[in-house]
Amino acid sequence: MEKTQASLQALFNHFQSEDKITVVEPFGNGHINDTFLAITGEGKAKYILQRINHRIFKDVDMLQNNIHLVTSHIREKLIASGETDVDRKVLTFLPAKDGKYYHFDGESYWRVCLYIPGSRTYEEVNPEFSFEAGKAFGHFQEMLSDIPEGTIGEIIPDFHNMEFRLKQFKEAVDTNAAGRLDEARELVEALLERSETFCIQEQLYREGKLKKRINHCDTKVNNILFDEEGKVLCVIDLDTVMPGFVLSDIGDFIRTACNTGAEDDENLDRIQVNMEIFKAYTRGYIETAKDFLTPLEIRMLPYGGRLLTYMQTVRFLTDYLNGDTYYKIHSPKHNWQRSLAQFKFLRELEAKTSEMDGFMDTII
Ligand code: ADP
Ligand code: GN1
Ligand code: MG
Repeated sequence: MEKTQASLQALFNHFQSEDKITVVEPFGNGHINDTFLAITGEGKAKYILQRINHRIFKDVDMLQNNIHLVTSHIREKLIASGETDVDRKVLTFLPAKDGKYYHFDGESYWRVCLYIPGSRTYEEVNPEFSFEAGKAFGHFQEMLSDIPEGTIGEIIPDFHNMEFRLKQFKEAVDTNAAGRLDEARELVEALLERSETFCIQEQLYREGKLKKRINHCDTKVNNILFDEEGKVLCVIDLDTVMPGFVLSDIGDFIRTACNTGAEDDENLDRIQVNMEIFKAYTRGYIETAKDFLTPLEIRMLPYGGRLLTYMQTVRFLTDYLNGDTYYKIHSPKHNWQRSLAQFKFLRELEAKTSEMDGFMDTII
């Protein structure tokens, strides 16, 4: 249910903060949670308030516990390394008055973190920012690489498991709940044709050739905060931090940042691969991640871009076939448009495979 301005402001009474909030306004453009910016009486942007999508994140205790562990771990590392701007280099969540890191109002779950002053996000980046983003995600994974196994829960089981996503997709095709299969049939076929190609990770994992690590799992370009000079402050949107394959994180960045069009672009001609962004990101990522990546993982990085784009096409089309039950949509055919746009980008990436692989040979 929609909250009134007064009730949004009143949520802050449940958190450990003395500030008087006078404005709470919608912020960001995520597809899952609802994000708000909270402003104090002095006109200062002070907090980010989020309504957690409880339908998707069913175990809110695990969710907030994961985030608390991750942010505390990063904070300790930053302090140990002599970082002086710690409060802008990692998110700080506010405890509620009962000590938990969320508040349940009888209907929804809410959390609050400090708004990072002087920060901004981008939907598009230039090569220089892309290089910085690559370094930031590598550094993020590196900082989390010594968290003992089993500490961070798998908040959405099989989140980036391609075999599982295809199973859901096939179920959606068979059920045809929204009666949209006829229109989608050609795309369905094109995706199924590629299914084996894109389940390699699960196969390599079973063979013991690929391991799981703690990943961000939502490395969209707009999940990095930059300062005014284009230096990275921190990685945000930590809901999906969990054990998975390392390609997820390079892949989702390639999917979003190397696309010259939008994720849901209506004009498919706008969708091309920006190779300069790919090269800069990969260079940055390798710089901070090379010590923990295996040669196989490094070689597979370009495949990660295709895989995550394929996975996103499958997920958007599954949701379209199911009748739009997962992602927020802004028009009736939004998920269809997203599916077409992601598939176009997949084909563009496929066409660049040898160029990307060739580039990897030059930097390893
Ligand atoms: P969503 O799931 O909606 O993508 P995010 O956590 O990514 O949620 O937040 C949405 C947007 O809000 C971000 O893209 C960023 O612009 C802004 N944002 C989030 N947290 C902060 C923060 N702590 N400081 C400044 N801006 C933030
Ligand atoms: C969702 O919340 P947001 O918009 O950052 C989704 C990601 C998708 C992305 C597609 C929990 O992320 O997995 O890649 O949309 N998050 C979840 O844009 O499903
Ligand atoms: Mg986000």
